[in-house]
Amino acid sequence: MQWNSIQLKQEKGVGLITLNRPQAFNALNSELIQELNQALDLLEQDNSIGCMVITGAEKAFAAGADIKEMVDLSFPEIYLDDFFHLADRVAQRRKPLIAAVSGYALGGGCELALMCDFIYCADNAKFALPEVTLGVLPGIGGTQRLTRAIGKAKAMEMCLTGRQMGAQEAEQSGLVAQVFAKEQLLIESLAAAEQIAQKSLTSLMMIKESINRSFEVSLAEGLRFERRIFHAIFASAEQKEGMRAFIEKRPAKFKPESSE
Ligand code: DAK
Repeated sequence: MQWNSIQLKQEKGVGLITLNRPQAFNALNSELIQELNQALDLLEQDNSIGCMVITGAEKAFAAGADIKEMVDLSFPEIYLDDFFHLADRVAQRRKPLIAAVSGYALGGGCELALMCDFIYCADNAKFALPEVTLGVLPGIGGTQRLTRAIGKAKAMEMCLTGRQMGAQEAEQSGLVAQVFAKEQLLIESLAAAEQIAQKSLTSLMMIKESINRSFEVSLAEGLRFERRIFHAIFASAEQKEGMRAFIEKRPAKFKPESSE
């Protein structure tokens, strides 16, 4: 497959997608979003892949939606086409997805990172939702996901002022899981992804589904859901393998059941 605005690599059970529009700080245009979803489709269908990483360049993860592509759109065009529904599909992915953010993650770039399961960032990372300075508002989940990630006070402040948040504050606020020196970011992100990819895909996907469920339902419903899928995982060969491996004092060997 030929890619124009991204690069795709698969190694050691990990799919690495690199956003690749250096001329525009990886601004998300329709081609990039389409290619990103095509690549994620391929990785999700590939049983050898257990974890995916989305990264950008050292200076910019992504500087937001492509303003030059959007500026003259009319309401019917943006409403009928709704091409950003494709961006939202990133959040519906079932396999674990890590955002490795270096440099700017602005507007739609920050929202893309927020759609991933967790964010690792470099010490030069800058997060912002600056849509207010363009006379619009975040529209790919920013007001919702940022608020859930860092709470109302900081989310309101960031969205209303458009200010940038640096890496240390992002870690203290719970926006990112860990901060690394920029030379280490990809190494550490791939190491975590490889570690995840060696686990049982069934349990990974169930954990992801269960944590995400906690944002949608009451605690009692979330606990009920977790308990039911905990029961269900006893139907998997991976549960038997994981527990037998512990008893036999050997590393577990997981393999997707569909590929057996
Ligand atoms: N779009 C298009 N081009 C961009 C861009 C962007 N978001 N960001 C940077 N570029 C381009 C610049 O225009 C420039 O191109 P040339 O002039 O060389 O042709 C090149 O990248 C380098 O940028 P600068 O010359 O500005 O470089 P600086 O180092 O001075 O500044 C910067 C870097 C990243 C701080 C600055 O470029 C910047 O502030 N960029 C804009 C950031 C921004 O406002 N992002 C939010 C975009 S709005 C929707 C829902 C949501 C959205 C859209 C639709 N629907 C539901 C339909 C989302 C909206 C957004 O994300």
